[in-house]
Amino acid sequence: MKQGVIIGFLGKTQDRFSEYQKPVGVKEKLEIVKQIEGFDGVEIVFPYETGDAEETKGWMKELGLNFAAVNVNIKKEPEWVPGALSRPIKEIRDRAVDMIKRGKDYAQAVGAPHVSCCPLADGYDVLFQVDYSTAWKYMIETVGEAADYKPEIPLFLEPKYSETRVHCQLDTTAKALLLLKEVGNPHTGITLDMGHSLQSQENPAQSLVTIYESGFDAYIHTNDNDTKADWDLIGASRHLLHYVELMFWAQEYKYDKYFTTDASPRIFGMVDFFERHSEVTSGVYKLAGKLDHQKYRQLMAEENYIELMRLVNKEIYRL
Ligand SMILES: [Mn+2]
Repeated sequence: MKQGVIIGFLGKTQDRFSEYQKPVGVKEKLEIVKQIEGFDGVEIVFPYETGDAEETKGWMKELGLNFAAVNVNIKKEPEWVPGALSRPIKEIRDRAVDMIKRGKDYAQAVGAPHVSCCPLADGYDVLFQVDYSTAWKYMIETVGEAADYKPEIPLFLEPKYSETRVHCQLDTTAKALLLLKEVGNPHTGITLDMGHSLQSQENPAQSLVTIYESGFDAYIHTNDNDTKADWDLIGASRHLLHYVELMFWAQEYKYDKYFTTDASPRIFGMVDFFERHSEVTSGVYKLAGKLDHQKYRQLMAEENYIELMRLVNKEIYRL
């Protein structure tokens, strides 16, 4: 397995109340990735961290790092704060689609395998705010247009229930899959963020399987939370068994992309925080790999739930 990190978390972050860590340039962020045991993948935020493609590519090569994905941000520009892909004003939607296209150009220029986009601003805060009918149609249209451009760089969509809007358009894995089915472009996928999935009251492992069984590709973001908000906590700090089950099914489907860390150190020491995350993620992956997958699936086929529970107690909890 291979692990990476969204490098936006390696500098200053902020929430409504506080600022955390120090502001750091992109080259320094890459140098921090290099220091973290177990990480060599980078998810970079377009266009705010990407700069000159050749220069960034040079730094990556020098440090022996690889691109996990390019994360296209379509929520930061002032005009997109209330939404981007689903807005009634065509020019606003067009500029958001163009941003994704330029993200694909950048991904191609640096050799990144795909782009991922989490349309967090698309949604609503109160009832009787947006026209659900046009919002959904525009989402299909805009995502379709972005997906059609340079299909050799696939577009992954990342659903999330809440934040920055109170209720996001793509609020579940199932909703994102429905959108991709409507779009009908095979060069698309879902970014399954463990914490987003938990916040949507899903079981991340089941969501991963549903993505694959629906015929789409999957890309995994790792973190944890309390299911009420997307806290971006260190992996397995709240949901160990969910983490093991996610890894079990990722292995069943021969997942070979990066496990990209979407976690925020906030009050914790930067490098130590990510090393603990890397350690628990690779440890859980190894643990899932030691389980006799065939036996577990056989027991499921036989509906031998008690024996499965016994195995979980013995082999995962080690009781
Ligand atoms: Mn994520």
